[in-house]
Amino acid sequence: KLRTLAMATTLSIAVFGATTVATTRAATAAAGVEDEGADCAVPALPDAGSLPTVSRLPDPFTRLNGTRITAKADWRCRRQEIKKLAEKFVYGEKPAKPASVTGTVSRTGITVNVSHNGRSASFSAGLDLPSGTGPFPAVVVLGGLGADTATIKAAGAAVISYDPLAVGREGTPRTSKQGAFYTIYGASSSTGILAAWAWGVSRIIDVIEQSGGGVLRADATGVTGCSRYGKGAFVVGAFDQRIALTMPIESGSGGVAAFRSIPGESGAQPLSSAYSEQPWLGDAFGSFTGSPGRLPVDTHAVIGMIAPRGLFIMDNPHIDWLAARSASVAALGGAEIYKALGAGGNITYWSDVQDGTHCATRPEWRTPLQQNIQKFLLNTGAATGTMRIASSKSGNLAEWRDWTTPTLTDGGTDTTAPTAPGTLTASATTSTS
Ligand code: MCU
Repeated sequence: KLRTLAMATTLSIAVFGATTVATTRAATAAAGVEDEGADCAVPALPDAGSLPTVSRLPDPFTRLNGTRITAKADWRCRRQEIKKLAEKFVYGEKPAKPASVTGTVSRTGITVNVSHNGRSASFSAGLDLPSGTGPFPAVVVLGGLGADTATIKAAGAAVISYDPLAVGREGTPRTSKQGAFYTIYGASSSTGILAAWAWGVSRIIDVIEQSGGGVLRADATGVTGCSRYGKGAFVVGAFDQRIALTMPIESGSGGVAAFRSIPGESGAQPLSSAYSEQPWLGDAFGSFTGSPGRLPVDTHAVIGMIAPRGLFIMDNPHIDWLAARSASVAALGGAEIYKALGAGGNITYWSDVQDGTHCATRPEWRTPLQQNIQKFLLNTGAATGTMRIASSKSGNLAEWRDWTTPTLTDGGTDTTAPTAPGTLTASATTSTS
């Protein structure tokens, strides 16, 4: 049956960015800090009880104060509003770097020790280097499911094997969460485990930064994972701007899929199920599972938190539960933010695949995976991102928005400025004009 479905699948292809990306060195997109907008003055957020119902994807370009952004540089603080809203209503708070983070990077592994407010926790990750001398870029693989680690290493990146469950356990009630994150922030923290997993990856990057760069480059980190770990990879990339390349695979409900689109997608994992199966999402999401239209942000805006950095979303159209149509809605909406930032070529969405097996290693993704690693982690490629959406699970953005994509002015933006080859950092001091 899956095979018949696969045969019937045809492609719909759109290519973005041919005229919009001014530089061929796309690895300029990552930031040198976890959160570039930490200093932005975000107004008071609405209360959960006073949110209007907005049935389409909310306009990502309109600020909390009702004005629309006009410059690319404005995205930095609009992103901060989205981050705060996403924390409050969707994922729970991801705290900033704790008071003390120490650890080691050897050629076979990474250790992380964290202390904050008198509490301490440790965890570790495996490291598998590619051939060559390094220092290497690296891809953090969450949970070891579905990632094509052979292709990652052949492309020249190291694989960091990260066990998210050590940082945020599954199978616990929301009232007694466990893992390194909750050892530090408390078992009754309302932060969901996806945000906890993201916090753990940020601490790994802290350790790489502090390690002196002999083995791994701190400015060239990617992240991937499949299924529940695809949900995690998406949140990791959204909440740390040091991540140069985010690659969620078959992430489904609670991952890339647009919350608003899920109730209408036949067979997709319901929001109530994604909320209750595991404490993936924050506790606050519980009041939205039956009314996602009240959410002031949807996942297209979370994609916007990743923009203009590299993003390669992979989906499987053959299993309805995986909500690929709703993910395509989010990707199409999020791609508008990339376009507005002049980085339309930095996002790829790819669900046109033959094999229906969940988390399979797929031949279709090999070349784009290699190209994304070259472009965003090695600084040696310039491939333009593509939208290859399986026609069986293709959303129509026109039905999901009532806003247009602004033409943003260039003035002073720090996010798309070209920097020297070999440099991944685009800081606020980089001059653009
Ligand atoms: C797509 O990710 C999840 C899905 O949300 C769950 O309902 C199911 O139980 O497991 C999937 C998964 O993580 O598969 C490995």
